Parts: sequence; C-alpha cells; structure tokens
Amino acid sequence: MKAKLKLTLFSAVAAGLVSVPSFAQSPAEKVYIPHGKYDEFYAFLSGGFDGQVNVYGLPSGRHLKTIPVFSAYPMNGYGYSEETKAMLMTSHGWIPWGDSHHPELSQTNGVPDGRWLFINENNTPRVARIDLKTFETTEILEIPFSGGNHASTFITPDSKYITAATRFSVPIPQKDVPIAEYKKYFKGTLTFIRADKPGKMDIAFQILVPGYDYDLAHCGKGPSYGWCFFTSYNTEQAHTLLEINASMKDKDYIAAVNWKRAEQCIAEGKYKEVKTKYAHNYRPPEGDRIARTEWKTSVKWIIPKECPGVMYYLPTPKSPHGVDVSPDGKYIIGGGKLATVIPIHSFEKMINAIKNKQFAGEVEGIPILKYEAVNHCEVPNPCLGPLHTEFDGKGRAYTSCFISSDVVIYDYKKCKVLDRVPTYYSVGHLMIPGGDSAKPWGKYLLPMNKITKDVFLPTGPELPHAAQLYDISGSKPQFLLDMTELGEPHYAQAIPASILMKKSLKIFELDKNTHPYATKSEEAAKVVRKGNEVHIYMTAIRSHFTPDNIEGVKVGDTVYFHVTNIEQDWDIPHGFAVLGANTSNLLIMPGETLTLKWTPKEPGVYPFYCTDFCSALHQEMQGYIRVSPK
Ligand code: CUK
Ligand code: CUA
Repeated sequence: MKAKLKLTLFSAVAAGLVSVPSFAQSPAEKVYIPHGKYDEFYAFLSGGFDGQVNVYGLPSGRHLKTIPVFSAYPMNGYGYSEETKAMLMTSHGWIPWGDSHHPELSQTNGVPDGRWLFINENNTPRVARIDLKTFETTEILEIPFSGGNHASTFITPDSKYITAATRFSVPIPQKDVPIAEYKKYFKGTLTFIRADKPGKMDIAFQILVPGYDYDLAHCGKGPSYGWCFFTSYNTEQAHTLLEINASMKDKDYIAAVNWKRAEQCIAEGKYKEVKTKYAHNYRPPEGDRIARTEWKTSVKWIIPKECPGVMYYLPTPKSPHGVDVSPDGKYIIGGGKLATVIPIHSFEKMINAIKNKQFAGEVEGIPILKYEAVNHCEVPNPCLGPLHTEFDGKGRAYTSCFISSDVVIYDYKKCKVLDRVPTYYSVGHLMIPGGDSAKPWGKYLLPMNKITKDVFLPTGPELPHAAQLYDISGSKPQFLLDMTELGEPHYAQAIPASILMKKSLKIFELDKNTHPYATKSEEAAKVVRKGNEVHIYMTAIRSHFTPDNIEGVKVGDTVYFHVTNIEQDWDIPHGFAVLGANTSNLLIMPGETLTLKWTPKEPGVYPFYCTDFCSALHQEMQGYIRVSPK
C-alpha cells in the first residue's frame, strides 16, 4: 500500500502535477552558497540610524559591504578624506551622521535597472545617489522647507523624479512662533527631485501642503503613470501627545499627486520662486573624484489652490503609514497602522471620482474624494497593525503587520487572505526583490523586524536587528534563515546579481585619474611647500610608500598626504594612517588618490603605516615624518 502511494506521488511529481520542488530542499541547502559560487541577488538594506546602506547577498544573508552615505565611516575614510568631506556639507554646517530609511533602485520602464540606488535622510532632510558601478555615494542633495524627510526616495518608473516629503510639519519658511499655534503656522511640502541626470540632481518643484505629517510614498506606473501617492496622517494637526491626539479621526488621507499636472503648472508659470539656501554635494565617480559643494539658492513652489488638479486626498482608515502601488499600477494599498482592515483603492475609480466630482469636502484647495468612490475593497481581518506591502508578481500582496508580528499574504484583486507567516518580532518594512516595481522577481521575502528578543546570542543590552528570509517560489512560503542586520534597516531593495555584475567597475584606471595631486609613478613623488602648507605627493605600492622619510615639516604647518595607490592589480587596496592625526584611516583603491590632512602639534618623529594587510611585507609598509619646532 505504502509503496504504491509513493510510486503514485512520484509519478505525479514527475508528470509535473504536484509542486514539491520548493520543499524538496532543506532551508540550509537553499541558503548555502558553495565555494566558488555567488549569491543570486544583491540586497541593499538601509542602515537606519547608522546612516548607511548595507549590502547583503541573498539567499546566503552574508554582509558584503557597507556603503557610507550620510555618516562618516572610518573604515575607508569617507567623510574624513579631503576628497569626501564635502559630501556631508549642509546649510546647517558639516554633519557626519544621518538617519537613512528607504533605498530605491533606479528604474527603466518600471523595472529596476541597476544604474543607481537612491536613499533618503530623515533627520536633516537629504537624498543621496549611490553609483552602482562603484558602490559609492556620488551625490547628496539637501531638501529645504522640510521638517524631516521620510516619504523618500520613491521613484517614478522612468527614474525622472524621486520623492521627498515632510515627516514633521514645521513653520514654512522657518520662524519663531508659539508651538500651540501649530494649525496657523505649520505646513508641509511634497518635493519632486529630478534624478535622471547624475551630477545634476535638483529640486524640480515643491508642493506646499496642509500641516499634516507625510509618512511614505510610492509612485504610479502603467495606467497610474504620472501620479505619486503619499500617506498623510495627523490630519488632527496635533503637536503634543501624538499617540492619542493624532489618532482621533477615523480616517486620515493618502495624498494623490498628479506630477504631470504639476509640470504643466510650472510650464505655465503658475508657481512661486522662493529664495533659500541648500547644499548639492557631488563627487564624480571618475576623473579627480573630489567632492564639491554647490550652493543652491531657490526653489519653485506650487500652491494647490493655484494649480487645480495637482492633488487630491483619498480618505484612508486610521493613520495610514505605508502606501504601495500594485505592479500593474491599478491598485493603491494603504497600511492603516491602527486599522483592522487593509484598504485597497482603485486608480480607475479614483479617476472617475475626480471626473464626476465625487468630493466629500476640500482643504486648502485640495478636494477630498469620497471613500466609497475610490475604495476597491477592504481586506477583512488581515492582521493587527498593517504597515507596508510588497508584491510577488503573481497577483499576491504581502503586508507586514507590526502588532501581530506577521506577514499576511492575499489576493489583492479579490481581497482574499491566502496565508500568513510569522516574523520575530514586530515587523516594519518587508522586501521582495523588485517587489515595489512593475515586474517583481519574487522568489524571496525578507521581513525586517524592530524587536529581536531571543533570536540571537545576547550581546549585552544592545541586540542586533533581525530579519527572516522566506522562499516564496512555491505554493507555501518556506522559512529559510534568520539574518542579523546592522543599524536599523527600514526598507530594502534587491536586484539579480547578474544585472549588477555586468555593470560593476573593478579598477579605477590610473591613466584616467585627474586628481591635481595624483602621483602616477614613484619618480614623480615629491614634497612641496606652499607657505604653511606642505603637500606630500606620495605613492603606495607593495610594500612601501614613496617618500617614506619626510623632513622639513614644522609645528604650525598643515600637512596634506596625497596618497595614490599605483597598483595594477584590482584587488589590492592600501591603507594609510599617521600617529596622532585627529582624522581616520584612508583606504585607497588601486588607481585612486586620497588625501589625509594633518596638523602636527608637537616636535618629534611620527610613524605612518599601511593599515590594510596587503602582502607578506605589509608590516614593513611604513615611514616616518619629522616635525621640527616653528
Ligand atoms: S519606516 Cu521609517 S520609521 Cu515604516 Cu519606512 Cu520605520
Ligand atoms: Cu599596503 Cu598593507
């Protein structure tokens, strides 16, 4: 009997009638990458309060790299070297820290293309571009008239714009007013940033909106191309004890912005040019690779009243947090974090409601559409605390649920719950490769959690953050792996490794290095004094620096070590550090020039050395600099 059943099952599988393959391998087998093989996906996780982007391989969960973005990073000298300092400049001064939340890959026709990764900074409003050829931050743009940049960086399907929006409403422009007069003075801005021209990132326009809190966004695609959607909570306009006072209303909003209409208004001159000052920092990925700050002086404001049709409010239950658009561009899913349902709006119904003027009111010239007129359905009893939604490209939506610590899986057209998987614990964002694009790759699901509790070995009071990797390629999700994470990842993106590996750069060619202090051979190494400045044109190659004995420096001089790595092998970086320098190590890649600035305080002879083990004679890669009295 048994043998007969086995045989039947076997023949059914062989005939392709039963889908077993997903569980045919154990989780350990599925995440194991044999030596000599690569991971299938690159995953980019935001670092949250570490201000960086962390790169992992999936399905192994191995940490491959930290890309410094908004925080200085002593490991490679980002923010410390003269070439990268300017990246962290803002109108508030030089800020070596940021809070990064939402990475977003550039897209072509709604599909991630692997050119760039964008990411927001929440605390001192900024957005950044990472060049995925070099895996380096090349551009950071400050956002003026914003109080915290959270609904960012969500992208239009052609990478024309990325979004930004005020998380906290503030007086706009800033001024000294009583906080109790919030309703009178506080405002928000929704910002559209031109993103498709590297080196030329700039604010296309800002829409001046009511003083609510704008939390997250996603842009339309396919039929909804030309629109972006932003969650708008605290429509109560509370300024104290928000946990109670901003949760009074039954419904808040999703703001639907017609950016094509905004472009028209700009073209017709229906905007206000406002003076301000904000930083645009650019470090070219080739050439001299020196970051510079350019100060911008104005932005264009669109006032909704003066540009009718630019914006509508869609009522959405209970303090919506996430807003996500289905791959077909037809549905807009809100994550009402205090709601007991998941509201799904229909783009088609929204357009009809606008045509038929099915309004429930208006605020500051922005029509509020009727809930029943735009709502496609409410997913009943999904979970507790729905937040964010991703898609697998097979008609299923996956929504993270903070309070019930799970991910609910449902058919978003039929509004029917299909399945659920647990998370450990209190999930925030979740990610499926391509899961917010027009063509999800599916395959894996990565819920990222806010609380770790007992998942890993305890490490004192501070624990790593945790994520779980699921295989979602079969008919049932299969739990694969607990992953530790650096900082606090909010959102993530992933792309097949095959796309990025084709674009990735292996070496900075020395010939193309146009740094003014580049030293391309040992013969060209020299020490040049310019008044109080001493410029050391230095080379690094296994296993020595040239020059390695430097004299003639005096207390009171400013010393610049311009170190060029002249290796021909692509995988041999050299480090550089000098005793007592109040900066960091440099990590110089082959073909690159980096500069460490040092102001010696006392006479003496100071050693410097290579910090990255580069050969059997690495320990000999050192030198001395003599400092004499004034
Ligand atoms: S998030 Cu930034 S507070 Cu839900 Cu995108 Cu966590
Ligand atoms: Cu160069 Cu160690």
